[in-house]
Amino acid sequence: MEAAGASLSSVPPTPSSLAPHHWQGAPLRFRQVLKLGALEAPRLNSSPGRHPGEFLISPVEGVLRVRKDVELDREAIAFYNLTICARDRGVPPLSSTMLVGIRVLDINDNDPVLLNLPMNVTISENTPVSSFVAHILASDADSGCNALLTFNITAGNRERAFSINATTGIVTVNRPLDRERIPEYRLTISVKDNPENPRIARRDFDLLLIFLVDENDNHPLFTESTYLAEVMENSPAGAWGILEASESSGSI
Ligand SMILES: [Ca+2]
Ligand SMILES: [Ca+2]
Ligand SMILES: [Ca+2]
Ligand SMILES: [Ca+2]
Repeated sequence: MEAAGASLSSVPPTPSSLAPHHWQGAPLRFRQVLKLGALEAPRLNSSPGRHPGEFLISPVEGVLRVRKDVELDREAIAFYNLTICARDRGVPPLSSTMLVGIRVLDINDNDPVLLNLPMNVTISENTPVSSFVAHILASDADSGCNALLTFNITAGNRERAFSINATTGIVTVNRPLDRERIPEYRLTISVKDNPENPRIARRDFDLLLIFLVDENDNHPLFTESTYLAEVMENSPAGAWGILEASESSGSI
């Protein structure tokens, strides 16, 4: 019997070609195929009981391909170990096997997901600049750049009162706040993946509501700068008048 083997090229196989191969080509969803140069009819043995059926191999040509009715999903199975067997028709038949490792490359087919929005946060109106407000969490089922997330505040950030760290998602106070002017903020937080390739980026967005708690940070003010009162001489003790004053935080 001739020595049976397999390789990735058209070069006649040698015993050394029985070493495992790793196929890391373009995404398999494009139906790329791997030609195995077996000298005799190869057969595909999936691992018993695991992932049967994603691949098939033509028995004569040794072309390994993804089945037509299968859509590979890297997020479910990222790597396949296939055992290819080539068997002759001698008596008795002899065979050889080789391993083909197939890594499924990622495409950006999952949106990032904001995990803890919408959220309500209440802070003092006197919270200092740079203070922590909230930590926005997000996840993305893809990998690499397709799961590299960038945070942004896209609406509601009046006077740029808050900022968000694009990488960590931590929201902080960016300017001095004043409940008497702006008592609450409705920030739209967005997260998107693939910062280096906006064309294929996917995104999610949701609300962060920030309510400011009143602090006693305003002195009462008289409504007039001077008052003139006239009192009759010999007025009895206890005669009175009303002076008006107001305060921004509320009436006195
Ligand atoms: Ca993604
Ligand atoms: Ca993916
Ligand atoms: Ca104030
Ligand atoms: Ca106040």
